[in-house]
Amino acid sequence: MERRMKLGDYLVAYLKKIGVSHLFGIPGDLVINLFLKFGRPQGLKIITLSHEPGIGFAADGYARSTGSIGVICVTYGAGGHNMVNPVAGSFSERVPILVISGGPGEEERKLGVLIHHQAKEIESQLHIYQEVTCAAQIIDDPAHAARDIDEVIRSIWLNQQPGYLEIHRDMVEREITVPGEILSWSGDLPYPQSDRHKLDEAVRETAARLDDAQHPLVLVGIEAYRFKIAREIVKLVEKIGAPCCTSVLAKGAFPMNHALYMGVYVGAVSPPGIRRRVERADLIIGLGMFLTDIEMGGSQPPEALRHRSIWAVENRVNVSFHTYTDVTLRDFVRGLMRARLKRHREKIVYHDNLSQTPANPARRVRVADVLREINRFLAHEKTFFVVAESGDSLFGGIDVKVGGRGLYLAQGFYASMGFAVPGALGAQIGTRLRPLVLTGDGGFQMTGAEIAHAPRYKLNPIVVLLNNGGWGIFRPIAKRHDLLALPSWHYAELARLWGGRGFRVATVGQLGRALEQAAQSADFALIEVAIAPRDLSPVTLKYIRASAKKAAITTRA
Ligand SMILES: Cc1ncc(C[n+]2csc(CCOP(=O)(O)OP(=O)(O)O)c2C)c(N)n1
Ligand SMILES: [Mg+2]
Repeated sequence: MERRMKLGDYLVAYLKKIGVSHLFGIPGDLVINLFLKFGRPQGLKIITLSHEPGIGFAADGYARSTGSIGVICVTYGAGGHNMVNPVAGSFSERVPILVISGGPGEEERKLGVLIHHQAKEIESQLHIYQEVTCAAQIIDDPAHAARDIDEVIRSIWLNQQPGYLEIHRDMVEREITVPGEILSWSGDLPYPQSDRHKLDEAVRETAARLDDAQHPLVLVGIEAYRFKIAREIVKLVEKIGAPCCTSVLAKGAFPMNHALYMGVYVGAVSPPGIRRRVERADLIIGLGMFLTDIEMGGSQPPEALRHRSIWAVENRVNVSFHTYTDVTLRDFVRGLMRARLKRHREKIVYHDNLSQTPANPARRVRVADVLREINRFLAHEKTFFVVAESGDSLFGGIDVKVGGRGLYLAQGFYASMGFAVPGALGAQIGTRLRPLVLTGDGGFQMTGAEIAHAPRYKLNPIVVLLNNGGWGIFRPIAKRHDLLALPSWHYAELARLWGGRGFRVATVGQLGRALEQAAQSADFALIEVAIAPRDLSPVTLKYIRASAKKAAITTRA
């Protein structure tokens, strides 16, 4: 980085200074100069896919799995607007993403004609992105450009949410001055800071309540993972000696094989052992967890969560009915680690929603068998991580147990279909671990063709595709099944044509063998599993039953 630089060169140098190594993008004429700058030999590794949503989910998967900022470059209008859905998902699930868009230059804007890719106003795209980012700016003033870029990127890190930079094409070569403090800065981005006094008191009060409690329980939420405090939370849970569950969105934030891990809490539709233990708790410590309808299993939060809890989330700690503002999760966890805490002892059992009866290998495979077979496979394959797609696979994935680092990715709240395959590609680029993707046919038909890029980047996910011929999750509640049908692609054959291995299985034994063969292959693999149209995962079935009961109560009332 130098005192006088071209704006485009400054942006590349800034990203390298903060440790960015990859950029995900698709070019267009309004961004091509900047895009090519990123791709220079001393620049970043460029990852291109076929469609912007694929790029957005790949960058999100990269950021989720590595904890670093996922950088995206798109063209203005057609590209930028195509990217909105993945970025909205990153926003609501707190994934740090930087979107860089090109745009028309000043002279062409003055011509008085509409410019290609324009929707309403030139600023319309900025306004759209203001809704799904924590900071969004058009960089149009060379005097402030260096600081404006710095401000957006710092905000991404402080909030762990996407930010947006629009750089019109005539700005890329403009000379700017880089302020001294950015030149001499180490490149370390700061986390939010706590108020010392409030922090100390929040920790004191929590320690006192833990002292009084007989049956405390810890719920770990997604902020634990995003704010890189998950490992210290493991130590804290060990220090307290209390059982621990993760939320749906935070599955993977606590090691699934840990002796104090009970499983995933999904409110009313949790495994009965988890639901009872949460309801029996006289103190719940929520670490980085958002209360959402999915996390509560579609029901009201139980009394223990509402009245006997301490919640640390969004830079606040709520103790019963009062709030300490300006206390970050990182500082709160570290404060509790330093405090004297009563040690509890409890024998904990891991719970899922699967019966453990081994299936006859010759039997036609059901969704629950797929989950059991995946668990059997993952128990001895330690270098895999799992990505679950929205649809029945999202709820099915709750019962998947990943060993090793236990990396598990799913859009557990925003739940956009199309995330899993490109998300897995981005995450393998970031971690070099091998992905196992669990997806429905509908989710795969949205973005699954991006797997054709896997050989270019030496990526080799194993995709387990539950083919039930449509949007199966809605069948129990819809009379018109024809409205939910999808054409059945020749998935296994497509996988072979795209350079991978393809399998089509119908029995439990065939699935087990296909997984083993896929694992031995260096290429990506797709295992199409023929699923009966009405078959669904255990958690989805519980959800549907719970909603039907609720609907019946409402009708009667
Ligand atoms: C982008 C997007 N569009 C629509 C939906 C609504 N939706 C949720 S699940 C689902 C059907 C899923 O079908 P499939 O992937 O085949 O999974 P299945 O439930 O059949 O296993 C749909 C359309 C969504 N979540 N995301
Ligand atoms: Mg389906």
